[in-house]
Amino acid sequence: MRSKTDPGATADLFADEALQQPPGREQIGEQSYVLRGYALPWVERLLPELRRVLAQSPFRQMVTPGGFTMSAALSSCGELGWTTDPTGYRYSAIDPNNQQPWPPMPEALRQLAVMAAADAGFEDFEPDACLINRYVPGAKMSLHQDKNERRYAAPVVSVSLGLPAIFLFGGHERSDTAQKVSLFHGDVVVWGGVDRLRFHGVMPIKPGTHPVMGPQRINLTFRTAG
Ligand SMILES: O=C(O)CCC(=O)C(=O)O
Repeated sequence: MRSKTDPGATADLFADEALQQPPGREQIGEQSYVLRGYALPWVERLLPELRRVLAQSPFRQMVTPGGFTMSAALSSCGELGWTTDPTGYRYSAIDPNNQQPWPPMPEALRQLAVMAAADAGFEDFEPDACLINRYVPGAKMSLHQDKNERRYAAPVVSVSLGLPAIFLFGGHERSDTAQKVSLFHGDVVVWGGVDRLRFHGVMPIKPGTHPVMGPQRINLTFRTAG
């Protein structure tokens, strides 16, 4: 994460940012929204908190039960963290790398998620898990459903920082055609209710250097898991 403007942003990034949408709420499903630029006023508060979390539980490359190493590197904060290894996917109160509890969820992160959820129609969101995904150029996330949470009543709140991404928002079947939604630094996606179990994923991140975050995209996903 960089603290000041890097003039080395690529032409590709400028081309993508020209597509950036003005602030506002865009509906992408019956109970799903992109809140454009919603996190921008929070970024200065979020980044030092994120650095503290990552100093305690650094990013690591996890392996799926199928034996594939995920291209996105992961960490977590909150009471529960999502993990995968050859034995399965699960939430755990313990970071398997250091056998310690995950770092607590910083208040600024929690507040942002709760406010975004409320603005998308989900009052009283109580996230207990924040998954932190780091994508370098070329990294992606395959289409999947978020099904490891104990209940599905709460929404998923997903905050994008850094390089742009194309978010795939599919249906309830893996084979359903997915919408392609461009996401930029500061955008927040919220999906829940009838849309809670929709397949979603991220296309490979294009090369670039973000002026604030450097050559990476960081995504924070908040859930009620326990
Ligand atoms: O990076 C993103 O925008 C989505 C992350 C995601 O799909 C997940 O954590 O389940």
